[in-house]
Amino acid sequence: MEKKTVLEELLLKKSQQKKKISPINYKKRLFVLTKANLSYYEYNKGKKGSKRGSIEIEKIRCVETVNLEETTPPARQYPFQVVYKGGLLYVYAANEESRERWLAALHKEIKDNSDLLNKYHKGFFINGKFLCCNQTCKAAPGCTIWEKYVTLCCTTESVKPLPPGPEKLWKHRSLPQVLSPDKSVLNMAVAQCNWEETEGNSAFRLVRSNKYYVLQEEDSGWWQVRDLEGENSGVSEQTLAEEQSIAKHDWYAGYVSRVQCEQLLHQKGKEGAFMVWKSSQAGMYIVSVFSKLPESRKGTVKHYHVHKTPQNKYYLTENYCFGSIPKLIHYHQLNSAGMVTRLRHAVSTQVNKVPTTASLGNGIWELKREEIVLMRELGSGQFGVVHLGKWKGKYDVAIKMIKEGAMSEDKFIEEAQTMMKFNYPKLVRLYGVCSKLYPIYLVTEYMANGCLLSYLRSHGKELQPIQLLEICYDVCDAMAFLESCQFIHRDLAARNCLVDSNLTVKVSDFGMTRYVLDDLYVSSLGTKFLVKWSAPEVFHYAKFSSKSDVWSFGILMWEVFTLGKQPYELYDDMQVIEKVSQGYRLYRPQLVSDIIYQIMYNCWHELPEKRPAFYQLLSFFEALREDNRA
Ligand code: 4IP
Ligand code: ZN
Repeated sequence: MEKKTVLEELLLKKSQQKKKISPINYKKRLFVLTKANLSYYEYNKGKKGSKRGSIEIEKIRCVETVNLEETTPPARQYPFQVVYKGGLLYVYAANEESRERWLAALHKEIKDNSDLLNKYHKGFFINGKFLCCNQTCKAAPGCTIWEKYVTLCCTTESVKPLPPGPEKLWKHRSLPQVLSPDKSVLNMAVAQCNWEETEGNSAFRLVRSNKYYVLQEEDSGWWQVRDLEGENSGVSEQTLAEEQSIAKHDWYAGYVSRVQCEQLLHQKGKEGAFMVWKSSQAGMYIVSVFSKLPESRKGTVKHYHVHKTPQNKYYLTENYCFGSIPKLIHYHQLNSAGMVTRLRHAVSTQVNKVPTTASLGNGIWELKREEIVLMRELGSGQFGVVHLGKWKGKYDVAIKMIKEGAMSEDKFIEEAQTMMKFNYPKLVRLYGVCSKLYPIYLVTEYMANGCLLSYLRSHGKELQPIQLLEICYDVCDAMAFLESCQFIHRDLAARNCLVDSNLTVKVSDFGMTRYVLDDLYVSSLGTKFLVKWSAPEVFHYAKFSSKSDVWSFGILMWEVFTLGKQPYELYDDMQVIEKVSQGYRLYRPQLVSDIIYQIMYNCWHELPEKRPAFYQLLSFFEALREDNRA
């Protein structure tokens, strides 16, 4: 069956130029596609001759058309490319139908391949570079989103086991490693320099600006870290923590995106409003300042990269060098020295958060009630009123006071320890509980900009589409992490996400519906049960899985792009059940491009196994994001 021919046709083939000195020529070859290979043969006087080459199907990573060169002879009007591990093949069909046929047949054969690309080159590689992006390496990462990818990776016939093995995950898509929830992982840190373990025969390497899990922080300044491929090693704290001296300044925002930064500075709207942030792309510090001078009345944000001299001095404009970033900022607070304006107003994104290095959680999840001061009411949730509070007199925390009878407390407390170990930047942290007295307190990370749904409704209009995409990315990132831990959220919706002071969105209340004692809320027959976010297998059979979370994620994306509209506005729950079961889906919101609607739509496949996994979605968002940056 492997040998059975799927498609066979005489096509024109460009020499692959595997060697620098290989000639450029075009040969007519008989192309034969089977389930295992794409091979090409000599063909003479109606006879198939000897085989000239072959590509294994499983090595193929992308098949797509190619943009025509400026002058193209009639015989080469319908080119397509086959990108595979180790090479790049250009083939020309005789007409559009033939090309379509080959693309469709090849897509069908490769759709289960594990390392399909999410980006490709739409131009030819000619004379040592790609016409589309001028990159000079034939294997250079693609420059254009491969739109077909999302449809391909999501229409898998077979049920893929979930989650995929850690190695596979990490190598091809930067994703959280599969962690069993009982392994305590404290935090993620970013390497500040390159470093290689020289002792023993370990090959552990820190790569500057890569992320590492911190497993254990020891007082000696020696940390246990794990890289994303699962290698553990001890490293000196300095290598990871040089950033701490800058982190204590209120003008330092850490990792934010350029758009987030601009949004924050515009919100402040004052001449000389500024912040310093770190670009996750370039691993560079950037000083951004808002100014109404000279050109625009509305104001613009200017970004200055912090440069470093070979002597490790920092500067923005070359004449003024400093030994550290805080010194440089201090100087520019007094002197504009080449900038549009001096740095006048620090825009702070810092809430005084419990440092991730504090041993608050460290096994002790019962917190002392007397160390917590309630400050003001933030709102109320499923379990009761939520307050802003101070822990130990200085750290901002959110405190959920559980109203009596609202929660099955014993069950929750059993699970709370596991949930506390979910220390991931896009998940709202659970710090601990005060469970010795009523009401029980649940102490979590404080998120200054409140619930995502309200944020969308009040600030949505100020957000650009790329920021909306960024919100979906954050949520997807958190969900891919939970998926890799085989943890099901069960109640993903915009109302259960929170917005941080720096506009990062984090997922909250994961798994919490399991402790709600209100039958109306939990049972799919109950009036408070949230049908509109539920997958069909959930409202029919209460069958939850990561794939039912994916359905909810699609609805959440829709909420984001409608700036907080109620899904299926005109229908009540019973009608939604009926409509959705008949195949009816939410319409495409105005702000949504075809490709993004395609993503949402895929999340609403009737069959759970045909919905994409979060890690696949994440890889797609990553590609879209890079594209927007470029
Ligand atoms: C050959 O040129 C043919 O075009 C080969 O194609 C091609 O191999 C060779 O490229 C190229 O040098 P000559 O016939 O003038 O020698 P085919 O095998 O179809 O005849 P591939 O298959 O690799 O394109 P290099 O890069 O393999 O040398
Ligand atoms: Zn390119």
